[in-house]
Amino acid sequence: SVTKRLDEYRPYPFELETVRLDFRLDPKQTEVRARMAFSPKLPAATLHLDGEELDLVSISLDGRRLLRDEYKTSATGLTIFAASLPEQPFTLETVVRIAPETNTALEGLYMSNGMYCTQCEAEGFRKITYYPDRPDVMAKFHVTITGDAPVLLSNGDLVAQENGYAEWIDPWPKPAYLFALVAGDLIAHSGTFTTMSGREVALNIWVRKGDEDRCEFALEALKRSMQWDEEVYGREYDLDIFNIVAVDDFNMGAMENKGLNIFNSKWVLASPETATDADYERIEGIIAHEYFHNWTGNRITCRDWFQLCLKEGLTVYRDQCFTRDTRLGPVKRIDDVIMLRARQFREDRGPLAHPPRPDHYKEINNFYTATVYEKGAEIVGMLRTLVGETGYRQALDLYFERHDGQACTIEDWLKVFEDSSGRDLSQFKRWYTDAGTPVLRVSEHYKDGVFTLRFEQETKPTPGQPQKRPRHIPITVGLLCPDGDERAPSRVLEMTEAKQEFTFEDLPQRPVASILRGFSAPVSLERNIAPGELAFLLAEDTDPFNRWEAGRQLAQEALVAMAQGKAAQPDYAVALGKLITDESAEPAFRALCLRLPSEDGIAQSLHDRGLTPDPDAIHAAREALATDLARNHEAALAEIYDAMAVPGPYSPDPGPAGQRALRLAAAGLLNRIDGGQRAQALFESATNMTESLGALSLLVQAGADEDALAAFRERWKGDRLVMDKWFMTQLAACPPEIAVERAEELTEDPLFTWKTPNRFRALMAGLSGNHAGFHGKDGAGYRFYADWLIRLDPVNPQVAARMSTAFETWKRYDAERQAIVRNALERISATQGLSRDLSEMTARLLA
Ligand code: B3K
Ligand code: ZN
Repeated sequence: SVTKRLDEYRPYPFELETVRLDFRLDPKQTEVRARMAFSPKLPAATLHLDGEELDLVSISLDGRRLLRDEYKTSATGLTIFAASLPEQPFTLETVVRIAPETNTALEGLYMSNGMYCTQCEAEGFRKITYYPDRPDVMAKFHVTITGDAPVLLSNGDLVAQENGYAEWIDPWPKPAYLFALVAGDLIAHSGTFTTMSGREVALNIWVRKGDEDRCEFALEALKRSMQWDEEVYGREYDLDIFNIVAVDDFNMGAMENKGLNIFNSKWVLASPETATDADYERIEGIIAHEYFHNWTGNRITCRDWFQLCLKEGLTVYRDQCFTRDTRLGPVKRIDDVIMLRARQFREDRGPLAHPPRPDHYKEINNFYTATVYEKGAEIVGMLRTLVGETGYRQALDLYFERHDGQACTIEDWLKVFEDSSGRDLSQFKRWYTDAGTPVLRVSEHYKDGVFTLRFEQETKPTPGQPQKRPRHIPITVGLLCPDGDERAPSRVLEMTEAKQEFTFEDLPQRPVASILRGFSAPVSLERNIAPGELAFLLAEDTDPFNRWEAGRQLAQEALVAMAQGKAAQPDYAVALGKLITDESAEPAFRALCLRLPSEDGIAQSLHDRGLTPDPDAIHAAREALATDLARNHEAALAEIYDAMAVPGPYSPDPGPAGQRALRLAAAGLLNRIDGGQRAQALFESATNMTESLGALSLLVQAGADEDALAAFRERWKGDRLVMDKWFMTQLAACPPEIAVERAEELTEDPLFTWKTPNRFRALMAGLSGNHAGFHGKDGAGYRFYADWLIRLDPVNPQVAARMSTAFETWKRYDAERQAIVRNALERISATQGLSRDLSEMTARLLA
């Protein structure tokens, strides 16, 4: 299959002003009539429309049926020869048939529980009708739907409706990927929002009967998002109605279709009994994210899919800031960095590394990655650090003013920052075009009142990019006196050279430097620092991120030593003891400090030091450190456990959620020495899903889970969202030696409906999240996982390809493991009829 390249971009040779779509819904044979008004922009151009798996019934131009020799169809589209096209504007009308019922790939028009729905991003619209399916073709859509369903939805405003018929007009030009249609027996949980200019917007969350009591939180989150975008970015919603639909079968989290967001039910529905604190926070974040796309994505979209991070990086950045503002800012920043390191740094170090703006791909769906999303967001954050608060707002105002209604590029985006701030961002642009995480080495020198920081940056080669150029890195630094006082306000150092030093003068004493505050750049900081200094930063740093970071580093050092069979320094345990009893620190913050680095992260750390990680040794080290901490701090932890109980009715607010997090973190450590007694009691008394699932996970970890798992299953077998948690938790948390066998057993469970993406992901991500289990020496984990990818691929290639990223770290491990993985990947790649999605992934993984 063909590689698409950024430098091969050509504008579409026709203008498409309006499109009229008439749907006659039928599970086996839906008819789609499309009328498109084209104006030629170039003389004598052929007209190409994308189309896949369509059954063409008729095609006519300005009312005249086209003859068989005036056009041709292929597996990828329809071409009308230039000779058959007038030089003037013309209308093309096609009728096609499609079969939503057999669409298991969940791209285009498909069915979920008897309901029709669509997913068009990135290139799914071409499975609905012949069309220029590219984001730079923006048209006004007018849609009619005829179908046997009480609720018929599409984008824009509802202009007519009767039994089995609805008509929608979207006044805003949009690319086809933002088209959506939903039809089914749904009920709405409704509300209204009055915009800053006083318009009233009708808000609806559409769900299946039985789910209507789980929508209130999402509705309120939507209102908060609308308000925030007005206050912080001056952006008002632009239609009279905003619909959200919850769908059970969905390939990803949610989709920002204009005025009709479609969500995976998992990220809409919430009740205290069924959703955890983390779910609530995530739901709010995703509702905000999709809503924010209305301006960053929909009103201003991408010129081509190489520019994906233009909308995704910015929108992730916006949703992260929203959550920082509505919840606990520093805690959210730490959470985001944990995620970034776990997913994006991991991606950047392996065979799948790619720039935030890739310059070639085979299947664009494979590039909805942590690099495009999360690193894309970090880049926006760095821009803000460089131009400052006001500068950022000015740049964004200019972006909206200059580009509203356009399909843009990263160059357009950087240009608004250059024009509004007067800065040259040409070197900064490398963050978008170059892959890999820079390693930033720093050394400190103090002499005669002058403190010097010497930095060196280096980025390792990544696939296709052997040579790396120095990046423009904003490094936020603060200096602390030995008594903990700030010497001076934080300063942003701008590093642009491969090696560069910065000095601080008039310092009577050697200060303790707090470097990369707030994680001001997505780099890997290497600093030779004494454990005592880290302990000091953990206790005294005024920057909460670096405070946490100091603790994490101590833990990481201890674990890396222990995983090599060396004794750990006692510093971490001692320093942590001070922190956990520090009641001036937020419970949520303390909970984060008690969370040990992940086994995957330790494996990465060992690999970074040129060592081969041994998954069993890593697991044992982490268990041993947890047990140590529990023994060392038993009394304090027990006190926390009791003190952090949250009385009264459940609230997902950050305060009580933080208390529960700290309580569970304490229970998690104590679980190693109390015989699972707290976990058992908590499991029996839990009144919300956070505690119930938290306790279940601890029982699983302790191997005392048989009754609890059965009871949980019995209680929740009718609830698809909770059952996903049941599948996932018991694999992620169980002792590694039983993980694969348990995964095999679970695939036999009648509730393992593997064609449903959520269920498939729950089981497979549960297993791959069990580091030592998945990477077991005998290779059973690898083989099991590969078998299931092969099985899923013909049914749902997008999900299969996405899940293949579990293999992206395979080259870290020893030769025996590598041989088994290579074999598994080769077996996948040799499979007859393998999808473009999964073949591209296996080829990159094997390269
Ligand atoms: N834009 C969608 C993701 C589409 C994924 C296509 N494979 C959701 C989001 O980022 O908001
Ligand atoms: Zn997005």
